[in-house]
Amino acid sequence: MLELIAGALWAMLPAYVPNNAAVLAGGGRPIDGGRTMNGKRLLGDGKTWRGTAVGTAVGVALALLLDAAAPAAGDALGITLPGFPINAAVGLALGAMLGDIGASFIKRRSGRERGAAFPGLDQLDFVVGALVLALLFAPDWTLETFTLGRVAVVAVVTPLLHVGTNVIAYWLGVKDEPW
Ligand code: CTP
Ligand code: MG
Ligand code: K
Repeated sequence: MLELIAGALWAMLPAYVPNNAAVLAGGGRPIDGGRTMNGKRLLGDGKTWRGTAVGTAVGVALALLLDAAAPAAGDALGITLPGFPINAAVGLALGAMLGDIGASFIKRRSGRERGAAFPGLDQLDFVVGALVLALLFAPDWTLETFTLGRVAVVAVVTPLLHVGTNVIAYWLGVKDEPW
């Protein structure tokens, strides 16, 4: 049980951190450059080049740190923890950011303004993006690492973690909405 839950969260950490790093680093030019589609912003001011670049870089850096720490951390817990080849690291981190950007595209098309909540999509967009891009960039690693059991753990635990971290970020005043 510990192996299943710890392994799932460990494998997903490089996808969890980019969105939070983007919140801290955000600002500057929006990716859509202000462009609109049917009168609505393509993505909106909440998706910036700087947030995306910093978020991705932080996620990749974390994956490489976890890769180096996996053997010792696994030994300490008496379990095996996954390492991260660079293609998997980039797939997870960039995929998380792209999933979040894709969700903003969907939100704008459905008439939701920047910052509006979209329950379900908000909590899982980055997980789906991360897994899809990891599958494209590192197919063997992804199939080996994200067993059905780990994916199930991620699907249950991620929304809880996401809600928790965003409420904390809101309390700390670094995020405008608690979602
Ligand atoms: N952010 C960013 N670039 C990204 C993602 C996030 O700069 N690719 C920053 C922005 O400052 C954004 C904040 O992180 O406002 C919070 O992210 P998020 O909740 O995803 O964006 P929202 O502002 O809520 O916009 P949206 O409705 O499009 O999700
Ligand atoms: Mg938001
Ligand atoms: K979001």
